Amino acid sequence: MNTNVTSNKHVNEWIAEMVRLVKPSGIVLIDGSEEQAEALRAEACSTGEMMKLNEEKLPNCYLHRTAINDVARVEHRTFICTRKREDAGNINNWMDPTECYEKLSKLYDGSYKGKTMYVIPYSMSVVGSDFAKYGIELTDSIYVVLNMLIMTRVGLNVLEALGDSADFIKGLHARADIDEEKRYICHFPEDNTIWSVNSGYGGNVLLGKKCFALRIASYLGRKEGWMAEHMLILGIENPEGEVKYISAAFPSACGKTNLAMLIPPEVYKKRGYKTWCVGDDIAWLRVGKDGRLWAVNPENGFFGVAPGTNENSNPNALHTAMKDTIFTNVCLNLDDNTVWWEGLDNNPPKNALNWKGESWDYRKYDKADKVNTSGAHPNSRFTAMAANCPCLSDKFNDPAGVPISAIVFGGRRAKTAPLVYQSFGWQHGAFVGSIMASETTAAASGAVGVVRRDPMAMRPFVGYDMGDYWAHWLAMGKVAANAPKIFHVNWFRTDDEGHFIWPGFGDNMRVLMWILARCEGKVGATETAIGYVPNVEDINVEGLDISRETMTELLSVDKALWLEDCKGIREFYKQVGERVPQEFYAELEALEARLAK
Ligand code: OXD
Ligand code: MN
Repeated sequence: MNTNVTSNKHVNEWIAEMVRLVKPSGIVLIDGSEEQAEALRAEACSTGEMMKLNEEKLPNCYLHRTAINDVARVEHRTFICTRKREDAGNINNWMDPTECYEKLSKLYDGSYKGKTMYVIPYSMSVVGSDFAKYGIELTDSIYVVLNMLIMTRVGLNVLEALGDSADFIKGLHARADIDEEKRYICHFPEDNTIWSVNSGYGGNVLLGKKCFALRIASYLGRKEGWMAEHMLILGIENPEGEVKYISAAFPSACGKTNLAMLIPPEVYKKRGYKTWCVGDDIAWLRVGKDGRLWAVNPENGFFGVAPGTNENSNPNALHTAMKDTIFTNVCLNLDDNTVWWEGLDNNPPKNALNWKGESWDYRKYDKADKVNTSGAHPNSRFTAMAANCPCLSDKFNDPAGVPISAIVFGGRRAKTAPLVYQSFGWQHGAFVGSIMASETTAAASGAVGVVRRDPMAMRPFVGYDMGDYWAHWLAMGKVAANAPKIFHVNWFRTDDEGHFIWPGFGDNMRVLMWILARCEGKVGATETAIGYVPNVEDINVEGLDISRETMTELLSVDKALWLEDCKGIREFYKQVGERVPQEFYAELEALEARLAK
């Protein structure tokens, strides 16, 4: 078999080595052409790997179902394989690289027998730009190829840009037996390598995304002086046509895609404000010559959660996904060959197959057992092209990226965090990111959920020690002379009955407007123990049915609750271990002292 598929000897040698391991029956280089993609779609449909949907209603859209034991990322089977255990840190799972290669080689051995190896050359960020990093993913799955064609920039121009260089991320994916006991998502940051085996679910197998653009990239960013973050990037244009950019980190399932594509509320729309989406999940940030942080979204598409997406919550995402999209694990409407998911509308299909491909009765839906009774899996997805997004920023393909005015951290807290507050500066802001947390929702029973610390929303995505990652944040603040201001928001404050107080969705722009006004020094604030909190009258609530008392409640800081939270923070820092920066302990002590006053 000819394994020389490129003119780059490093690429060819690596492919030859992987071919000896997985033993495919043939090799196909993915060239990024529409003809090749179309042929692969046809092949995937002929084998049942994908299904073509209604061409009139959903042009060029397809449905795929994963194995039922393979529907989400698997953090407990995700490993960072550095030579020294302490370099992976206490928060990551660690495996010795030699041991891991050996163990996984047995699982890969012969796993492509009778199958084709697809070689996908891809770029994260615009090919040839300063931000760009290149990868090659080897896979036995056409579904992976077609998803990568949407999510990244794939094609022969990537190989041209790579030239003779050995500087590319080597990704090997094999579905093998989709055996969850033998599923491994392993990262070798010291070798620029990612190995993923026994899964076919996007987050585990689209190696450009979480594996490369966050775990490997965060490691590279520390080495090279830039940042890879789990952040959306949003532009807000004022009536004069000036656009300011915000990047924001939220834990998974806190509405990141919705915020990234938000539609301004009427009060801003009528004055001529507009919003533009640059990215919904990942931001790479570099210090520009002007001392500001400049950000790009390294991806080229959206891998969004389908359930809950509708004309009200996120019309832009819905419209983006109406063509050229791959749906995974959603419900199939047999009457018209379209798709449906919980929260799309109140009209579930009567003649349908659920995400498992079984005949589905919507009347048996039970909120307490969604996985077994819903039409779409709760983590079902759409893979859609950024180019199809109605509010895509015209800077999306700008190789320089966009300058960031504000960084926003957010969590899901019932009582502790106010609607918004501003940190005292970069160091305190980084500390605020390090103490981010979300509560598991138990709103129905009114019970306050369990707190999961998710620093910078990066808990599952930092490719090295968390303490070192925090130190890198502090170091970046020193290099960036005009660093963004750092804020924290909480859309999820509840009343005593457990109902959300803040309307959320598009109305979150009202909070972002306060944030931008702070960045421009145009509005005052009240200094509290935790940071600067808005004066009630400075959040524009025109057109909302929300009282001054409610706003006061939303912006209040309960010192007793915060002091309690500090204990949890200290516990978490202990768990992170020795490399927690002293500056963060100093910030924690200062916070406790202010709260105790
Ligand atoms: C995602 C996640 O899929 O954060 O983006 O889990
Ligand atoms: Mn994410």
